[in-house]
Amino acid sequence: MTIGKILIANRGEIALRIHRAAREMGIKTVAVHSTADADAMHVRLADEAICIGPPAAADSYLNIPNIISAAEIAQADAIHPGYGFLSENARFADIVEEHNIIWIGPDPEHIRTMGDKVEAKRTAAKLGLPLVPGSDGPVTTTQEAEAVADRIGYPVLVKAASGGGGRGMKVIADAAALAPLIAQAKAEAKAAFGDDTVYIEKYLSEPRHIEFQVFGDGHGGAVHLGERDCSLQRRHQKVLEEAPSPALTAEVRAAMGETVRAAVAKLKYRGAGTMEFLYENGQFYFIEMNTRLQVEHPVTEAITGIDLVREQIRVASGLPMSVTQTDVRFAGHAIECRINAEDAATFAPSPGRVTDYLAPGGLDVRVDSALYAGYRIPPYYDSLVAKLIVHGATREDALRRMARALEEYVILGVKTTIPLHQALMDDPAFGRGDYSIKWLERWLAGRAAEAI
Ligand code: MV4
Repeated sequence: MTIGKILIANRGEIALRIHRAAREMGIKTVAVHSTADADAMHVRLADEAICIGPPAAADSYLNIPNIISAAEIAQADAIHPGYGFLSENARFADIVEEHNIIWIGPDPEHIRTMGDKVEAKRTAAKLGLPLVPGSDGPVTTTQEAEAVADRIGYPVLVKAASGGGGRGMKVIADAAALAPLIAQAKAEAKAAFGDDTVYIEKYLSEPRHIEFQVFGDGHGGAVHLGERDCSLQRRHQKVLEEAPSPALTAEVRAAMGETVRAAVAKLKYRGAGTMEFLYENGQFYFIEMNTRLQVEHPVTEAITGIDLVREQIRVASGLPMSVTQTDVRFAGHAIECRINAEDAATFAPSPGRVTDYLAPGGLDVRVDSALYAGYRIPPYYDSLVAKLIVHGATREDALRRMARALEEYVILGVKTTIPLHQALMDDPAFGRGDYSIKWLERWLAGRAAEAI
């Protein structure tokens, strides 16, 4: 099945990213956009553009009938969902395939399995991945929850099966707090996800968030492309990612990489995926698998030289991956700063007109952004407006290069988080790579206190 035309069911920098890979492969692109995005860069660059609805994402970028209609009108051979929006919607993937359109993503059944966090853990266990100690499946009664908590020890964490990304989690400190918090977690999960299934895990207090990039051909061929350290987060939103993790040695990476590679091969997984782990005291604990291309994929591209979107398109077309594990070489260090149109101190969104724009350049500097001078950032969507990715021979080189590139970056007319990243580059603890998932929020609180 050769793909001649791809409909890109997304917006912003990721729509551009997909367009660029398609273009380089000689594939035509179709942009879809809301009325708020008529002047967006992804619309300007694509070969064709189709309006799919009003500004609210529910009526446009999440509007399945309109997107399928656009694909049929444009006679697109394939749909790439990007990240967010419909990218992990198994029903959408099914519908795409039912319309004889190639879904550039994993088997919808794999999306479905990994979308249910209890199923995902059960699958991970079968595949031989290490899990956080916890309940074997959902917990339904208080007695059951008590027995699990007694076995693994307090504090424990109750999580919603339909949650993920930190939604619907509660820490339970001791036995007295257990019954009411389980009840509360179930009620909140029911309200948020229409599913009151919850499960319990041992609460890890200061882990790092380390995720492995994986890629499969759908027939049992699979590679791992190393890890990304994504511990720097604020309210479950990643702020900066780097590869390799400052916490791992080459030996640990190779051993864990082989474990995840073998798991992905056994699954017969197709396309790009991410195995998320918590890492504490030298141990990995699987928590979730993401069945999509991720925002932070460029750091992996920087250290491996592999174009992940190109590989996605290849395997969706039925072609083999262009690399096997022995071809994969890890070189140097990469860092990505997520630049949001937000006040760097308060994180209040700052949409509006970009009056002046100049992106940094030079050796090993990559900017993934759909911004341009005169562009009006709409208030309806995620505030991520640019990703600045640098590569260097060592972590120190990459940090210095990032500081230099941030200094060059001009985005006027709206507030951005560039000053936050500049402050991070100057921080000694960050410089040492000495951080956990708790570090950034503490650091921000410390800065806020100092500013008073
Ligand atoms: C945890 C945890 C501690 N212990 N699980 C948050 C998002 C979701 N993917 C899983 N999350 C966590 N699960 C156990 N057993 C702490 C977190 C967590 C977290 C994880 C990764 C990155 C940032 C985080 C911030 C707060 C909590």
